Order: sequence, then structure tokens, then C-alpha cells
Amino acid sequence: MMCRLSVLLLVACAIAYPSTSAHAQTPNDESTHFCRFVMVPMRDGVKLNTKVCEMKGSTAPLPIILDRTPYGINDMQAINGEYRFLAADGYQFVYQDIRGRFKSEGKFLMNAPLRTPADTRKWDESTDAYDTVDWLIKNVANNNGRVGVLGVSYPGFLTTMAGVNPHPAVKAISPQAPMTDTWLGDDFFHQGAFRLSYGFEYAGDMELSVDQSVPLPIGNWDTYDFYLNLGSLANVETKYFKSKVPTWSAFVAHPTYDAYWQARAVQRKLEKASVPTLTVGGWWDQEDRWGPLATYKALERSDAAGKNFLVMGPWNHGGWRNSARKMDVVDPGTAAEYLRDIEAPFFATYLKDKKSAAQPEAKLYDAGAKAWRSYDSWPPKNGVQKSLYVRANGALSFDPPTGAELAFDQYVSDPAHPVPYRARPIEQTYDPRGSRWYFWETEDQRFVDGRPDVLTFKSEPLADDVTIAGDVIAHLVAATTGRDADWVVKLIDVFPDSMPSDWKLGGYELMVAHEIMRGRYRKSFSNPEPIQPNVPTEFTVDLHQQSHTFKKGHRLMVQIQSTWFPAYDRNPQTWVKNIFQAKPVDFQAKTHRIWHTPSQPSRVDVTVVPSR
Ligand code: PG9
Repeated sequence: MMCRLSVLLLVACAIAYPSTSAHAQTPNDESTHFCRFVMVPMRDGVKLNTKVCEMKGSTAPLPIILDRTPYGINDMQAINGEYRFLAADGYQFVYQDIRGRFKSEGKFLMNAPLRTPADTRKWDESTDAYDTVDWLIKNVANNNGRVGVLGVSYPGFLTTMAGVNPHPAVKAISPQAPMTDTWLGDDFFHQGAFRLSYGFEYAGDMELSVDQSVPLPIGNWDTYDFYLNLGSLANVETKYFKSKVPTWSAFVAHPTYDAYWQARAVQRKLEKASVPTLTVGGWWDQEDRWGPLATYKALERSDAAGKNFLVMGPWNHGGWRNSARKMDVVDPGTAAEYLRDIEAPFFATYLKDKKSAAQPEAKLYDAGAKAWRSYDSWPPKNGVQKSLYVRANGALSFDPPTGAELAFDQYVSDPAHPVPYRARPIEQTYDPRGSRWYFWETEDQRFVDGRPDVLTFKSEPLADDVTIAGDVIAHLVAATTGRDADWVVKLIDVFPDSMPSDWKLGGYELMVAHEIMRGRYRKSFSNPEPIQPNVPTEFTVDLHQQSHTFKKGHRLMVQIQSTWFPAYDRNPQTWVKNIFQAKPVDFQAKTHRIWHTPSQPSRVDVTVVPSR
């Protein structure tokens, strides 16, 4: 969750994305804790750079909170910032650079998979967490022998790993926005479509040099132009990375969901919550929205002991720890509420035996109703399955199509003119001069109005509130004149034209669930197949989950398109075995049809629950 930029640009980065812990007024860690740096030995002799902060003036033994990160601990100052509510309860805090990052020894391995018995590698992030905890309880002054682990994003993944075969002293963990499966739904691919701008910029930033001091070669302020001019992805290696970025080389060598990605797919490895686990995510997390939902679901498979909890809020990536990332359209200001009323009591319960109100199984924010909802199972069991059908003349309805209306809508999808995923200019992901990357998923979708390659279907204004909770899954019946195609589906809450309570929101089109899938993977993510041209074919686009009320007077909207650039690479739309090696001639405009007949309906399935 930290700002990932060249060291040269770190100061600018702090200005662009001030974190609660970086505010000038925030007292630093040393104001309440004695902090020292130590090199903590792992089982294979590698030593990890670790900052240990012991609370000043405490006599009673305190639990330890551990945060492991690849983003550098030297400048971390969280205790009196984002950890302030924890700190008020009294903890010893520890930050650690993981292997091969900054001052830690060893070699960095992106998303290191758990070891298997056949591995020659003696470590994984689970064993490094274990060895660290073992050292901490023996060496941190005044500790009570209990450790809590937390972290956001990559550190969220590291937290999940600390809960796999945990050290007995680990008593509670909170994986937050945990990167969980970077092929299926997190940072690098979504259901087969490659996350171009993120994959290029993140992999380059992390791996061109350990201290990230080599700026990426992006000259354009509007990266839409940079990525369009880049042409085929094959140019990345020849022009820029030249085999120096292992993660990029892995993208090229493993475009499908093969053993390489499956070994790194955390949800496939999780068996149960070994310790109380509070998984946290944001409904509009532009990097890891899928991860927390998948982590919770995997741990829930065998949670007879009731140790597995989920919190989802109206937040972008890490927005619950950083008020500068607040998205006003969905969030009246819930971040401090979460830190104070959910996170701090969770750790106090298991690390300090402090009594607090029981943590609900799932506590999820409903941004349409502007209220938290508690569920005793997630997805809820009391809902009614309903389909939202796309209809002729841009209509959308819970009633299926009749035979009397036009059978399909069509558009030309042209890789030479891809639909931008957010309003241009599209600044670099973590551009130190400013970037709207954090906010794009709540951006008003009217910016694509009028594009001939975006189909829009809209309901009548709702006569009553409609609350959805649980899975949102689109089933398209679609055809292409090509042999491959991407399908982007967005479920949108359209605000009334007239909003006297806040005029700026009049007619706002808010995405509440959205996703892409690459058509070649319609039968299997591991064995892609060409699409038969001109044949109506069923495609399932998993939009994941939501808990959202569409208010009376609002409309429901579904948009369908086939490019979302440069968040996602362009599908050539011809058959190319490996799109990372496509040639310019492979990229061709094709016509796509979305069918809406009684026998071939296209729809979005939702679960409707009582609104109050
Ligand atoms: N979303 C980031 C990430 C995690 C894991 C892999 C790649 C990227 C992060 O913010 O840490």
C-alpha cells in the first residue's frame, strides 16, 4: 500500500499521496516508542532489516504488532498515524523489509509461492514470518508473548502467509487488500486480460533496481498515448526491459493460468484460518478487490471454529488507512471508524484479552444506503436470485426479452481506438506529480457516453430501493467476427438527474461492480481456445461481489465494451497463441454482437435482499 516510486521521487510521492502517517503534524514513532534497527536471522542464515519500536514507559508486558513489507521501512512512521488507535491500547511495533528489499539480505522473489517438499528453496514468506516472530518474542523487551500481524496489499499477502503454519505466538492476523491471485483477479491479470499499465509500471519499478532509482521511460503525461504508441507487447522486451525484469519475463512466458500462476494463487493453498483472521478490503480497490473476497471465501471452507471474518468498506486501495484517499461519492468518512471500532478492538480481543462487542462474520458497507450491514454468512443465504436482462433499445429490466424486439446490438471494437478506462489524461499509476489512479473506479462513467463502441442499457427509475448482496455474475450471449474478444461488463448506479442534496451528483453514473474477461478463456483459464466467428456464444464475466442499495429514483445501468485501455492490454481479436508476442498485423477491428432474445438472453445475475 505504500507509494512505490523511485527513491529520487519519494518526497514528491509523499506530496501526491500524503499518508496519515506522513503528515507533518503527526508525531513520529520515536515520540512514544524507542526504535532501533536490527538484522533478524532467518533459518537459512539470511538476515532481514527490522525496526523494533518498544513503548516508552510501559511496565506491563505488551503484545507485538508486526508489519512486513517490500516497500522499505526506513521512512515508515505509522505508530502515531495509521496505527494510532492500536497505539492508544499499548503495543510494541515492528516493521521489517522482506528478503532482497532495501537493507535486507537475500534475493527478492515476487509473490514467492509457498515451498513444496520438492523445493530446494529453504524459505517462503510463511517461514520468514515464523522465524521473525520467534526472534521477536525472545528479544523484544516487555512483550507478552503474543503477536498480531497486519499489512495492506503486498504486505496483506505477507500477512496471509504469516497465518499459514503460524508460529504459536501469532494470535491474530489481518490481511488487508491481500494480493491473492494475480492472474485471476488481482494486480497483473483479470480473468485472462493483462493489466498493461499496472504490470508494466509495477514490475519495472520493483525490479529494474532494488532501490527503484531507475525512472520508467514514460515521457507522456497521458499514458494512453504512451501505451498506444508502444504497439505490440513484444516491444516491451526489445525496447525497454531487455530481460532485466523477471516478473515481465514471467508474464510473457506464462500468459495462461498455468502451474506458474497456480502455485502463486494463495486461495488455492489456504486450508483454514489457523488463528483469528480479519480480512479487509475496499469495494473500489483498483488493485486488489478480488483478493480479500477470495481469501475470506477460501478460509470459510472449513471455519467450524468461527475464526474467519470479513470487512469490506467504501474504499480504494488502502483507503481505510489513509484519509487522503477518501472517495466522497461513496464514503461519508468511514476510515477512522474502521481503525477505531473494528481493527483496534479485533487485535485487543486476541492479543490483550480485552472484551469488546463480538465481531460480525461479515461487516460490509453499503455505499448506496450509506450504512454498514452485518451478515452472519457471506454471501447471505436469505437472498432471492434475480437476473437483470439487457433489452432492445438500450433498456434494462428484471423482465426477460420478448420475441417482438430486436435480437441484438452490435459495435465495432477497434484495437487502434481503444476505450479509455478513465477520463484522459491518464497519468502514470503512481505519478509523483499527481495521479487519479486511486480514484478511477468511482469516476462518473458519463465520460464514455456517445462512444459507438460502448453499449449502454438502462432501467426505468426505481419505484423502490433495490439492495443487492453477494455474487454479481454476467452471462453474455455474444458473437464476434474475429477469433478472440474481451468482454467488459459494468453494473452502474445512475443517480437521478436532479439531486438537490448535492447538485454535482445529478445523473452521476457510479460503477458498483465491473470486470473484464478474455473470451479465449471461456471454457478454461488454463486451456484457451479460439472463438468460432459469427456464432452466438456464452461468456461468463464474474463481476465478483457487492453489497449495495440502488435507491428509489435511481436507475440501474449495464455497460458492455471490449477495450479498457491502458488498464488492460488490447486483444488483437484474431487468434494469436501468445498475445505478448503478437505482431502489429494481428490487431484488427472486429464487429461484436450482444444478443438479447428469449432463447439467447444476455443478463447480469444478482442476489436481492431486503433493503431494511
Ligand atoms: N497492489 C500491489 C501489489 C501487490 C502484490 C503484487 C503486485 C502488486 C501493492 O500495493 O502492494
